[in-house]
Amino acid sequence: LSLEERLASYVVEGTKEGLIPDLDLALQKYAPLEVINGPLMAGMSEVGRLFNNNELIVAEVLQSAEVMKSSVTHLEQFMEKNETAVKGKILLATVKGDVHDIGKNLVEIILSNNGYQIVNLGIKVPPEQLIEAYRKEKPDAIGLSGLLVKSAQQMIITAQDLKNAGIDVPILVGGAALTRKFTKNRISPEYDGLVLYAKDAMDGLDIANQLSN
Ligand code: B1M
Repeated sequence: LSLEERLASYVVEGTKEGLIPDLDLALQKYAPLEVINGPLMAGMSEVGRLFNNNELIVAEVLQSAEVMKSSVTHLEQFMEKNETAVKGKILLATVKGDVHDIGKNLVEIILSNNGYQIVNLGIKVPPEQLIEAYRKEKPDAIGLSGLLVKSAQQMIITAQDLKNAGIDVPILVGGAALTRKFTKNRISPEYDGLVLYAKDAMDGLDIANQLSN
């Protein structure tokens, strides 16, 4: 197998044997984020496909997630850090009912390496917890992640609850269940706050930078 195929197969097989040396080898050729977005994400897509076809069980997908997390943790130390003044503070959460956090944690890494102070509230975060955290932290924006189809609906509820609580900072949304259509017009007819969709972590950084300018 080529290096790229081996990297994808660690994720698909859920095995870490040989992973770190191969990640180090990949770093001679690619930037850390290219390794994540390229072969590792290709492996994750394959896991999603196999899982969808009932060829993998949840326990196996969890092992794949572990490999992805270890890889990201290892690669993080090699990522470029932009030591600028703090550009803003962002609350980050996976919405209520959703446990997927690899993408959200990647967003945290990218944003915090680029001048943002991140308060990561974790997974399955209900609107009430976000409202409480907003009052304590006074962030400049709120980032919501969700991968399940039902999480898109949960984001609408969350945005509306935040608005009803008088919170009007921009909301950044991302995750596999969403598309760019999921913005101001779609979030709900009455919702008039600013909601911006990011397709990946770098897109999230671009949007945050536009907001902070
Ligand atoms: Co789940 N899962 N899962 N899963 N899982 C999906 C999402 C699914 C598409 C798989 C499938 O069937 N093909 C499917 C959803 C179907 C649907 O809703 N239509 C699914 C399902 C069904 C489930 C369960 C219901 C399974 C079950 O129990 N029967 C269950 C849900 C539990 C729950 O949430 N209540 C479940 C559980 C799990 C595991 C726990 C085993 C594990 C998650 C482990 C973890 O996260 N700690 C898992 C995994 C790993 C997946 C897949 C295979 C991979 C997700 C992932 O980590 N991708 C996934 C299939 C797939 O996506 N291909 C699947 C890598 C990650 C880097 O990408 O999170 O998309 P992603 O993030 C991207 C962008 O989306 C974006 O940036 C990142 C890249 O830079 N982004 C943001 C994400 N958040 C952002 C926020 C932003 C900006 C950008 O700003 C705030």
